Amino acid sequence: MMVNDAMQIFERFKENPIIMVSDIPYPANSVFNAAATEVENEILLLMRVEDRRGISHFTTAKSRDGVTDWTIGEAPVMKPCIQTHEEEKWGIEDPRITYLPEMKKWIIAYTAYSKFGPMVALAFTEDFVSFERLGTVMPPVNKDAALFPVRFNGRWAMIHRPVSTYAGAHIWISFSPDLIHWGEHRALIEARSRPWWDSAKVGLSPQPIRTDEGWLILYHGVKTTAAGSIYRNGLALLDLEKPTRLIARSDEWVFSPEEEYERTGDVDNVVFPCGWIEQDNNIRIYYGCADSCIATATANKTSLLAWLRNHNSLVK
Ligand code: BMA
Repeated sequence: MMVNDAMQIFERFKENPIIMVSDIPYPANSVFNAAATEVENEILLLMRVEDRRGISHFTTAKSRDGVTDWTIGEAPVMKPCIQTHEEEKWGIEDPRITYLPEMKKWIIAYTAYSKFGPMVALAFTEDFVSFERLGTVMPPVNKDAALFPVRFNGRWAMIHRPVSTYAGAHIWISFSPDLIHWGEHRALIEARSRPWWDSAKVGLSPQPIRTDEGWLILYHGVKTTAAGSIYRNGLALLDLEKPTRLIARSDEWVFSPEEEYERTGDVDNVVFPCGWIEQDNNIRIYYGCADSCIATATANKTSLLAWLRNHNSLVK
């Protein structure tokens, strides 16, 4: 465990990638960045599929064990709807799913790619067949959003990633009484300075997961090099009652492009999880690889939290 112990934390499925564009039953360019949840004893992935124009939509994949034997939707389940939602003109991308027990519905936070740039949009679903759009909730440029499953003092909370030409790309949190009107904006996790692995940009990856120690956050950090960008993943913990309080943030990345399918694709050197699920004491991530396919890896939750405690940059 002394040498590069992070490599031990997430174990990749040996037969990765699990879903490739050749598995999509209609013409497409790529399938990647999928959200994940459990529906009727199956794992459901809401996958970003990029068509041959370069515009993305969502298609589902379902599997009993969440690893093999995927049933992939014959057709897109959610397509950009420009007639009613102009902000989806250039596609819908990178969904994250949160189940809201209070509403008995899932809420999907996704990128609506408008002519003014990416915006955060929300939609409800009860079955992953039909979707009720709530519309845009954050103006451009903003993406990488997900909801917490519960309210805090009566208000919903959402993590998102605005980009400002003034100050760069950092992770923020905002609150809302009704899921439509958002305020009390606060910066939560800032990109570090060069030459850190998460210096160029940071953004939330999957939805927050509740643990005994706090809300577990997996985020992506980007480093720009002379050869292009590298997308890696780090961990953080937020206070259970007060999610604006950052308790821990890993100094090192916990997951990074290493395999050929992560190193090479439409966009090289990208691991981009948009979904994770808990199975017993394990956490399984689903991640886009090089903007070209989907893979999975698991980590023991206890080891993950212990690793974060040992790598907490906030206590050094
Ligand atoms: C980010 C997002 C992701 C994508 C990544 C690498 O900005 O747009 O959808 O996977 O870039 O291209």
